[in-house]
Amino acid sequence: MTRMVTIGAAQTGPIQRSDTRAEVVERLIALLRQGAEAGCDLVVFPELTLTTFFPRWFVEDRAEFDHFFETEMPGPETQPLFDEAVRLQVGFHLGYAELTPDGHHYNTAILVEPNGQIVARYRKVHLPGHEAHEPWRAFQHLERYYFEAGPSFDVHRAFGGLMGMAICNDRRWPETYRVLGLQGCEMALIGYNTPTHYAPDPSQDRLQGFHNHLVLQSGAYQNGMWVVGVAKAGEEEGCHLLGESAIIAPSGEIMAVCATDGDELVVAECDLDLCANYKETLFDFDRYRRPEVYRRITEQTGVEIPAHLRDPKETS
Ligand code: CDT
Repeated sequence: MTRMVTIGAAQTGPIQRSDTRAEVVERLIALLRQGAEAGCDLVVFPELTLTTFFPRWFVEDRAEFDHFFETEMPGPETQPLFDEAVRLQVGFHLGYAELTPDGHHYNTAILVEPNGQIVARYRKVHLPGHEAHEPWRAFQHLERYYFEAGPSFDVHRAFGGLMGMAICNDRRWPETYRVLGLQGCEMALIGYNTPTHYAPDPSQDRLQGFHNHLVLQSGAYQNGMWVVGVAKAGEEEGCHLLGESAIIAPSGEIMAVCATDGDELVVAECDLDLCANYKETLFDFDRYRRPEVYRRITEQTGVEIPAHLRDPKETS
């Protein structure tokens, strides 16, 4: 059996602070049209697609940055994207900053069906970076200042399979894929904005591309799922963001990858039935997993060296 879904990974180039929502949406519509031409069922846009990556700046009064958040979806500026998706009969995934009616701020992604209905909304669970202004950095990474953490990883029936979502830093954590995998997830959609300079340890800068594919590919393979990783890339407000968006098969193999740092669509025909090759053999969770041995994963957050191995010079 084959359950084919044609996916477009719609990487965007940089979005500068002066770029308007209308200009960005025009670029997204152009990518959506390319996707329709290529026969895509679903076009995947990155994290925080509608604006520049604003957590790179500190403002004392957070409300000053509320204009980077969407208070409705679709809203007047994003409605043309929904309208075009319906006209083309192509679904899409979109990351954006969400401000809820009761005042909560999230780093959010939605999954939209070809009829323009939002079938799923995901709020980023793992918020990276720091909570307070750190002026020594060339640029800030203040997601923990501007956003609240989301509550869960869920799967949704859409596009003929079981779809899950995660956002950027989530992709570095094996728990993300496993919690989705334990719900039968067949395809994870993951947008990202990854600065290639990592201030706390610049020795990692040259490895950003390697680490990106390493985590996407291992998450796909170890859970028998397709993974679609999509970047906002290029030189954005003096900060270089990684590209290399990729569509990865349940084998862990890269089936399509972006070659530029700009607006670029790559396409792969994905057979969701391939997931079973892995889910029902090597990674037959029901047969082989040993959750009673993994209790530390949910009972403990940080490292706890067993008491009998602790350095006696350390105070408790
Ligand atoms: N957007 C996002 O989550 N970026 C992070 C940067 C980590 S460094 C603070 C990432 O994991 O790519």
